[in-house]
Amino acid sequence: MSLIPLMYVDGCAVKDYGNVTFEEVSNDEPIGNVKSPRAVGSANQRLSAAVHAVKNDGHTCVMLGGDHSLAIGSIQGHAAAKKDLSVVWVDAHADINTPLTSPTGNIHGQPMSYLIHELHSKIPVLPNFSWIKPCVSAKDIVYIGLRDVDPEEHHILTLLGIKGYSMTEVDRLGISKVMEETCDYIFSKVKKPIHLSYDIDALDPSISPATGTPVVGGLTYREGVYITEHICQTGMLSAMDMVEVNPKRGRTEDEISSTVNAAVDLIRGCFGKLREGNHPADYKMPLP
Ligand code: EXY
Ligand code: MN
Ligand code: MN
Ligand code: MN
Repeated sequence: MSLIPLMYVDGCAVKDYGNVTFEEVSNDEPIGNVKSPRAVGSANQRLSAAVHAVKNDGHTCVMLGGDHSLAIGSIQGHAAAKKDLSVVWVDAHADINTPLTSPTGNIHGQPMSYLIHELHSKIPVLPNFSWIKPCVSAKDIVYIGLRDVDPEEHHILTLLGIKGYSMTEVDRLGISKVMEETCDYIFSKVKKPIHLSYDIDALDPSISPATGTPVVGGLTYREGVYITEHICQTGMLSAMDMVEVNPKRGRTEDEISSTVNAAVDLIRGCFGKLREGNHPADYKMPLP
């Protein structure tokens, strides 16, 4: 399913700013256990500049990925254009390991740690990461969908008092209450622009199996879409990441299409597609 034509059908004006180009980095040896730091650092620097430019052009920005490490550049670029952001992170994982707590060295499990003011002193120097400046406060973050959190990550979340709704809370409260509370929380003082970072692995792998780190027990398709509809109606969505969609991880054509179609529907939900159907308020057509 192709995203842009469907966005036009939904009445959105879409401008494709193209792909981030990656430079080959030779000898990108791990630093500690952090894998490919030079390549990830420089790709994110390019992405950050691109997102900054899109925001300065006055658009809502959509990043398609790809590895969730891209949130480093997308949130950094977004924050460069919009001083005060709130971040809604929809994911099975918290992605808040520091380079020193990461059990795998994979940077997709770490992006939040580079961005949060309160963790700045815990981040060691890495090649091609010196341009990154923390730009989000712990109190401006909400997680939804958590169900695979490392012990060190759990410690960080607790220590910083970061708001989160694990799948247990989604089960207990229902997704409508979760979204109501999320928005009350992020808008409690001022209505800050929202950066929505949506990892497709937040959904249950029965819907979106074509992803790198699937975890059972995830959001239903309907819960996933409800999140996007609710965020849309706040009028404050300023940028979104749709990430970890990886057709190469699909074992069949059906697995690939189910994952990609879900990602497309989540993006359309963010931009006003209603399940009840859309029509202009002044729409008049004689019934045949
Ligand atoms: N917590 C694990 C790690 O840090 O390696 C797994 C992270 C998976 C991250 C995926 C993209 O959301
Ligand atoms: Mn990844
Ligand atoms: Mn993630
Ligand atoms: Mn994830």
